[in-house]
Amino acid sequence: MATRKSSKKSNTSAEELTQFYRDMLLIRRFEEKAGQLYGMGLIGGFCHLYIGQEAVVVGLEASTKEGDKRITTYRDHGHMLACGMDANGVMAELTGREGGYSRGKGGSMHMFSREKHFYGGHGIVGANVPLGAGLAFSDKYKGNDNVTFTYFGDGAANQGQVYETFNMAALWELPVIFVIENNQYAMGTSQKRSTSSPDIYTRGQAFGIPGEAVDGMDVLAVKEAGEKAVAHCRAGKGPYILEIKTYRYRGHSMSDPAKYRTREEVQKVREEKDAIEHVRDLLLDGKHATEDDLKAIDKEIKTIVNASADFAKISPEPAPEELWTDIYA
Ligand SMILES: Cc1ncc(C[n+]2csc(CCOP(=O)(O)OP(=O)(O)O)c2C)c(N)n1
Ligand SMILES: [Mg+2]
Repeated sequence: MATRKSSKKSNTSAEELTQFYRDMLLIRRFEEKAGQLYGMGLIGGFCHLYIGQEAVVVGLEASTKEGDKRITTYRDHGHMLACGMDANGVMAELTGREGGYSRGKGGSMHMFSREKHFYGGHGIVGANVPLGAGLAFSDKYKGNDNVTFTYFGDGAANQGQVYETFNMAALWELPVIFVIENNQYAMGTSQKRSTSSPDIYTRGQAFGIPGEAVDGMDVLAVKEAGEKAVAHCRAGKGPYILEIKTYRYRGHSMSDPAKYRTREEVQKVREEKDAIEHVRDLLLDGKHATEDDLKAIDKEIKTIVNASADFAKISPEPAPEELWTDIYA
């Protein structure tokens, strides 16, 4: 695509670019499959797809190390796959089966993995933000140099509890990166209609929290920003804000009439800015991969995703007795 901007950075290896391609493609194909299963009635309840935003989590995960934590909203399947959770377990949770991460009792918005330090999956807009600061507090208290990635949306950024959290995180110099995934819409409300200033990354200024805006359709730019933020937090300098400008291609959830934006607007982003196509171009133009190499990766991803859907269909539903387990009382 001639209009797509090529990346200015050259300090990325062919291996890393290929890995980015693979990781982003896994999320996209997984989400497409989830959309299909939803259409077939195999997934119930709410289901918010991450298609279009893949470069955000994939770029940021590149700057993490063992023990770093992540917590996010209901638009969470991409975060799980990017931190290494198993596609089978995520898909089976979507279909409400025993083989799912919450043994079929959580669904799309309620999955966790202690092993991968993934703390959900939260349906209440903004509510995961103070929890993310709490996770960072635990690392500070223990005296290690781990960081917590706390993801939320442009809509959530207008919530009061976000600013209470900013205050405490700055006061206690917590190692938390507030990642605002600005996809320009909160359900059907455009950021232009709901937000006084378009630059959400400046909102930490009152608390002395540095922030920056990042092109979320360029995985290399995201990675670079992530490394900078992580270095800041690991050095004990307190929180950091990354406002990552991205775009979601699908509806807010599977039940979205999409009357608030034009098809042309979506199409334009897909054609000119798509993050996966961007890396594909870098790989081919830089002669790091051939069309055949990329086809082989596509096939490999398709196999993983199809296997996850098969697993999600044959895994049994939880037994009725499960109604009485995992109850906090
Ligand atoms: C406290 C609360 N208010 C309202 C809702 C309904 N709701 C769910 S998602 C959403 C929009 C949030 O948009 P944004 O933060 O931009 O995240 P995105 O969906 O774009 O990823 C709203 C209003 C909710 N879940 N929780
Ligand atoms: Mg949004």
